[in-house]
Amino acid sequence: MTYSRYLCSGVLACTLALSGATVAACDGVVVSTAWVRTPPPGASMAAAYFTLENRGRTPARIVGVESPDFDGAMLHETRYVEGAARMRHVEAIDIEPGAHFRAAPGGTHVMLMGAHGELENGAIVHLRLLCAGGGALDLAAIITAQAPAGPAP
Ligand SMILES: [Cu+2]
Repeated sequence: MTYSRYLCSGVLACTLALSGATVAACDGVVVSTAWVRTPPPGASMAAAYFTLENRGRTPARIVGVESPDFDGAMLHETRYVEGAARMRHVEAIDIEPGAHFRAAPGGTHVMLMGAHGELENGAIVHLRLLCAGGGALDLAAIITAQAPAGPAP
């Protein structure tokens, strides 16, 4: 697997991979209420939000994201600097065992760039969150104007 080889490019990473400690690091992580806010008509960019819960016994780390429905996808966070919202790339999302992580408007989100189709209400956007150590979480996010009701984080 390509990703494992990538891990083995560093001695320390290789040791971790071989020990099994980081294999399938997202085992036990459950996704709920994944959604994409309806963008303005004609927009090719959108933001996706979701809630993750780590029901496993080991820490989980999300290190990237991809989507077959867009040219590019990135983990972003919104920060308010002197009253203005600024977005920046996030290297990783860590979720301790038993903890929730909520990506929501005004905070962490997946930035989606270059939509392959029309971003209409009710359509589904496919996302894949990439886990440290290999493995991935697949999300089906619905395009909607309002956050769907879901379990409280
Ligand atoms: Cu963004």
